[in-house]
Amino acid sequence: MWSHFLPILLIPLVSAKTLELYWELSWKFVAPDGFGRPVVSVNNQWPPPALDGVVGDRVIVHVFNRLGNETASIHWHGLQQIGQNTMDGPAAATQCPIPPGSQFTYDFHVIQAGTYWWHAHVAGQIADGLRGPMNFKDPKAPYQRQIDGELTVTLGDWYHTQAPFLIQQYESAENAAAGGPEPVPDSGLINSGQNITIKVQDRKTYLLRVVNLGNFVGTYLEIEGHQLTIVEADGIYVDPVTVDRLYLSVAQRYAVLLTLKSPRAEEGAILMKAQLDTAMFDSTPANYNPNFYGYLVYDDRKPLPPQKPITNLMTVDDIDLVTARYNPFIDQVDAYDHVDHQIILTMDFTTIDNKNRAIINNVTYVDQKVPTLYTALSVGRLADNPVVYGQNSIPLLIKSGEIVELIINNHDAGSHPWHTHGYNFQIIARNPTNGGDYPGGLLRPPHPRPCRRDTTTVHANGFLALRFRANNPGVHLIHCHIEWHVVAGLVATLIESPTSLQGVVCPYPGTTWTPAAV
Ligand SMILES: *[C@@H]1O[C@H](CO)[C@@H](O)[C@H](O)[C@H]1NC(C)=O
Ligand SMILES: *[C@@H]1O[C@H](CO)[C@@H](O)[C@H](O)[C@H]1NC(C)=O
Ligand SMILES: *[C@@H]1O[C@H](CO)[C@@H](O)[C@H](O)[C@H]1NC(C)=O
Ligand SMILES: [Cu+2]
Repeated sequence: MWSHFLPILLIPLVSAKTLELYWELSWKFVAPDGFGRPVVSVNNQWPPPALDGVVGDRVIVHVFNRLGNETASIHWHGLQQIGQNTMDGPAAATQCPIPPGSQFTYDFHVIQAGTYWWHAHVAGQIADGLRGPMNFKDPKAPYQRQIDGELTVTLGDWYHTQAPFLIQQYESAENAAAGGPEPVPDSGLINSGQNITIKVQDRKTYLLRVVNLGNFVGTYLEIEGHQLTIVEADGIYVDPVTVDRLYLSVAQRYAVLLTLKSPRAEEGAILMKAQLDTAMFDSTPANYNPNFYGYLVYDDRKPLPPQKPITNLMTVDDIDLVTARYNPFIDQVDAYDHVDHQIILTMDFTTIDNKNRAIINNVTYVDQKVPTLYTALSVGRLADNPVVYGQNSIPLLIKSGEIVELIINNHDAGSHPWHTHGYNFQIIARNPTNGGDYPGGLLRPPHPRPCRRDTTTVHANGFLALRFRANNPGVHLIHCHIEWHVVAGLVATLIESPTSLQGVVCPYPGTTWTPAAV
């Protein structure tokens, strides 16, 4: 099934191996912040496993859905799955949701290095805990000689109520009448816990891979008394920038260099401070605590330092990051200086049938009964006609080879972290809050090597311009990564050269696996 579409590998794959994993999804009761609730576990383990490999590896994950009362699917966030679109994971776009008692095998080659994450791609399931970090090492990474080790830190907002009930409340008539506020998280988690400890050695330099695997709000991270040097954003190497703290919208990642100083003599650890971005809430409940903590521990016989919240929120704007010259896994690092195909999406929220709904150019995305990829594979030459996909899939047809510019005009009073499946993009322009719509005309990139990543924010009542080269025939969702906005329909579908997939892509993976009954 891969033969026609095997990606062109830009570097020789010295250490390619196959990681074959068996993941059974089932409910488990846990209390990561002290409050007990059911979550979706993997092999009865929660937090679920990290997926770590090396660029060039083949990954096979047999997912068996033993939830009984919910469907499932898994997306490998940030992996473009070039030539392997059926492995992308979003239910109703590239596959059917996996029914309870059934299985799906993901089988893909990894041709990107860096910091990623994997997560559920059926409504709300990230909030029920089905997510984890995913990293692929590049033996030739620019920072490789500077580091003594690697650490992964996941951040994210956390709810005490299960997603189906949060969604019911979010979509209620009362919530629509109140202007559609998103559920306010109950807490935040570091590495799926609070006050967690990570063993480190002082005066060593670590590559810290940081992921926001939350559902709604951006999160700040500070390592007390230390600066962080950003070397990678969403899997793309950047010219190093040293900052006092990080801000990650949901779904964003950074890899940073952290050189640990000796701790204060009386303490055996360094405080990791995290804070939820309460500016994204419609209103903040009284006495709300957005702060949560962890510790980097050198000496566990000595006391931990006291907890103190982040007070300064200044940090780098990702549009100012410069893509490094060494980036072997993308087509070019220089700015795309022209546009072959411009797509303008105007987004807002409204009330339809007493429900809070997102609209993109006046249409709300609806999960397709027939996954859009299957439509593309089965309608012959009509696949080039957007009408066959139904207007509620918000089909955006593009052609391989085009430089596509995506403009997002945000008419909502909140900011939104937009994510593209299938591509990473250059950030070409972004207005500040209340900066207004795209003014028209050819935009000039902010610098010769614009920041390139797969998730970035459009500010409230502002616009965002992104460019990428269409080099991945297939069906690729683009959406705001706020889980509640996905539920509200803030999603569209890029469809690249669909007729070229026909007769080439087989929608059903061949492998089957049935675990022993429990
Ligand atoms: C974390 O530590 C703080 C300060 O010691 C404490 O108040 C809080 O209850 C702890 N949280 C958990 C979940 O252990
Ligand atoms: C599905 O079952 C789990 C485990 O019994 C339960 O916690 C959860 O609330 C159920 N989901 C729904 C939508 O009822
Ligand atoms: C959306 O609908 C409104 C009113 O129904 C109309 O004025 C506007 O032009 C439409 N916008 C687009 C982008 O179709
Ligand atoms: Cu959003």
